[in-house]
Amino acid sequence: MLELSTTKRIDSVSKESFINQYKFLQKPVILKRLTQDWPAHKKWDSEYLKKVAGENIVPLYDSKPSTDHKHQYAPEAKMKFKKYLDLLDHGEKDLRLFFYNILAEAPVLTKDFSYPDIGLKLYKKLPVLFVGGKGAKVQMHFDIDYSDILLCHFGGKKRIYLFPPEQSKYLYRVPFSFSSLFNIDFQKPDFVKYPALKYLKGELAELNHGDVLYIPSGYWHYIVYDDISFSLSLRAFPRKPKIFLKLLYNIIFVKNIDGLMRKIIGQPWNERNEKKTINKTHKLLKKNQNKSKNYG
Ligand SMILES: O=C(O)CCC(=O)C(=O)O
Repeated sequence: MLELSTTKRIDSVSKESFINQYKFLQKPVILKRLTQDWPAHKKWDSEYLKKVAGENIVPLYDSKPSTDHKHQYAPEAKMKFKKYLDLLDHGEKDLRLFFYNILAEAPVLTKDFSYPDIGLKLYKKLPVLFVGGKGAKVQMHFDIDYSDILLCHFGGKKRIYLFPPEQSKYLYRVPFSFSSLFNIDFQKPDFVKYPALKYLKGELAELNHGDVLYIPSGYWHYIVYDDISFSLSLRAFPRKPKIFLKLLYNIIFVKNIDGLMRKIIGQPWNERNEKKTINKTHKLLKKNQNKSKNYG
């Protein structure tokens, strides 16, 4: 099993305490009552979303890796939101709505929440929605834009495995991506095939209706939906110039190079990256083990 502590849950927090105890230290926390006065707290469920945005065509993603010439961010299907929600109500396990821009696509929903004043400069043009059904999973990744995130959660339970950026060396990051190897099951890790996972130290955050999870910049997260749920993410972009440059580099260079190479080379490009991931991670692991042997 992975070494995981439980993410701290608190009822409320002042702006000053949030900045000092969580934002400054880049420490995740669950805020239990931040959304309790929002209309979304009462309203957001399948029926309501069908009513207000059911006619929208939504892109949907599944939990399989993109292979061959398919872009890693290409959707698996597109359909009316109400049809997708019907599928979830009837037990759909895999398809997810991911990073759906509410302001651009379903602005009526912006009336249902506000931007909490807790010490994050939240960017008001990019409130995004995530939806999934019981059993859906989101592969281990960190956000390309290095934002500080407030993940505001409604509906059934969802579990989030969290790892700080310093643990990247154990997470089998695939080159030209922001994700771990697709095949790794973080719920039942295979320590023989992926020995670096034994060294991971992280947290498990269990989100229930109304909870808000603070995910600090660059944190890795792997998500398991235990029931149908709807999460709104509010984000604060990095303000340090060095991190902001990394954001631009990721968006302009890394993402496009991968897309282009998949288009031109296809599957051999993906396989090359997977092999490189394993080799690089295991080489580094061996180096660290030798270092500690020499000091030990
Ligand atoms: O909750 C989800 O489905 C995904 C959330 C996520 O990955 C994110 O906020 O970056």
